[in-house]
Amino acid sequence: MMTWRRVLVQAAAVAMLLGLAGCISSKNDQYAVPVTGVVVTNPGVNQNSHVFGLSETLPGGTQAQLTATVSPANATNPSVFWASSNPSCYTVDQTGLVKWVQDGTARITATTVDGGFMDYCDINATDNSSCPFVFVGDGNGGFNYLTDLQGPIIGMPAGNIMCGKAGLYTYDQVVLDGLQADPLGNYQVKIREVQAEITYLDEAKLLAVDVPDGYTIASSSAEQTYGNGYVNPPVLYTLQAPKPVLSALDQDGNDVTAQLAACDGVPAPSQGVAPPSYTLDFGSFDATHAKLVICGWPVFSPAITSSQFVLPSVDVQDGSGNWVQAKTFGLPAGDEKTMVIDLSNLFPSTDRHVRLNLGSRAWVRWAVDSVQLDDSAPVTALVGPEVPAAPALLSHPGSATVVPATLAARGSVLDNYLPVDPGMLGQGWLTRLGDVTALVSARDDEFVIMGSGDEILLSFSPGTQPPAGYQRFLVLKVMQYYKAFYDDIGVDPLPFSAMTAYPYPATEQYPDDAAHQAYLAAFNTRLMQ
Ligand SMILES: [Ca+2]
Repeated sequence: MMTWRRVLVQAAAVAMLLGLAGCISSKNDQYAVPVTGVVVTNPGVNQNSHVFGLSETLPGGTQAQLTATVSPANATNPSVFWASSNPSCYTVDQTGLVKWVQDGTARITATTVDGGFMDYCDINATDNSSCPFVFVGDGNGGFNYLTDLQGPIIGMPAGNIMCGKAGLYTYDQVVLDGLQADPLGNYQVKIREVQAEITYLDEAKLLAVDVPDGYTIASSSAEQTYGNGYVNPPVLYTLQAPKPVLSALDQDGNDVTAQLAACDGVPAPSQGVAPPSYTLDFGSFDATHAKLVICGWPVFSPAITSSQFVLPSVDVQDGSGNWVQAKTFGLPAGDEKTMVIDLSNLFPSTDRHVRLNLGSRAWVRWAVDSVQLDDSAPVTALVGPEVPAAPALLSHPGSATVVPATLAARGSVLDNYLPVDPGMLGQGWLTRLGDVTALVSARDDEFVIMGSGDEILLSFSPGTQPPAGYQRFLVLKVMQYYKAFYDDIGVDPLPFSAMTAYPYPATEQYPDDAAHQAYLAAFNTRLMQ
């Protein structure tokens, strides 16, 4: 799904009973009731966990109130001294109030004045892209990072724009650019969960989509409208040689043609206080089937202070030269995506200029890498039967290096394997490792439940070739939920397709028929705690 800011605070599970050398020293015997320890917590969430998803407890995501509990409760001098290891990123005052300055990491310590006992929280805020990551096989045993998967986010704090949209849940279609068959004709795709979240992967299939030579395809599910309160059914668009922009000016009249000409990871500048707009000239084109093809990605950061919620939109000119809104749409979802904005018959005059307004939302800004115009009429694509994975194998090889996106450069994920940060793990029963083919063959509320560091390797054998005169594109169809760690890090309650919200009301429950009970007992036997 979309990029979500990660704000994790990891507190020591057990107070570190270390006396500090240096500036703090004392003698326990100078107090009638000496201090014996201290524990730092973030009141309000996950008292029993070492993981704290803080964003909902931070007004605007920029501060958190930590508490130091000194023992015994009747200690004569319960005073503590608070300190931040990196005040350029997070400051802390002597009440334990932590304030964000900029993204980064810091250890916040509380040290007792009497005895020098210390406990801490580690804060690690980065703009990691969320959702599992998709890697495509290169045909020679290697894999290349493609993008991230979309799907409904669950477990969001109440009041969040993404919360409570269960009825909109749908599946994702990812065009697998770069996927190559191995020498045996098999295609391999990896889905890696390396975030602080839990993935519930219900279905993963391959679609072979054959279109006439000269055409390509793009998926509408790159456009994320979930938070806007609607989700359009997934559509695959056919495109035929989209036109690059001939001239592009930003809101200040700066020429951004070069930056918007190609989807090359170099976006138009988007760092100003106000969200940008770009006025685009594609020359003449037929408006009957006009579509904007936009390549871009969002960035989530408290540094983006726009608070007004304005949807991205496209304006066109009426017969009097006035700009009128033709359409609103969503943000590109997650990592870089190619979005198609259908402008068919939305031009009220012969003028063909287009103005792209990026809209605004607190914490979110998106970067536009390229904008093209496609005016081709849709052609019939030959969509083959859905190919199930055979096999699908679940493993736990570890985490990966995630390079967060910025407004100036696309992010990326390396296909490396690193130790899993314990702070990224949740709690509950995950799916056991090994063959999980049966679980991803259908949307049936029987999931592969993946935690951080897990990977699923999908092998597909379409078994056919495109007919003469056609070119084949491969599309991954996925239905999954993912739970980002805000105020809930548990596997349970399990989501299910018929739920009306998450968490769901007491009148609803995960299916408890024999088949689902058997699934739970047979597959979800790997305890994470
Ligand atoms: Ca399933």
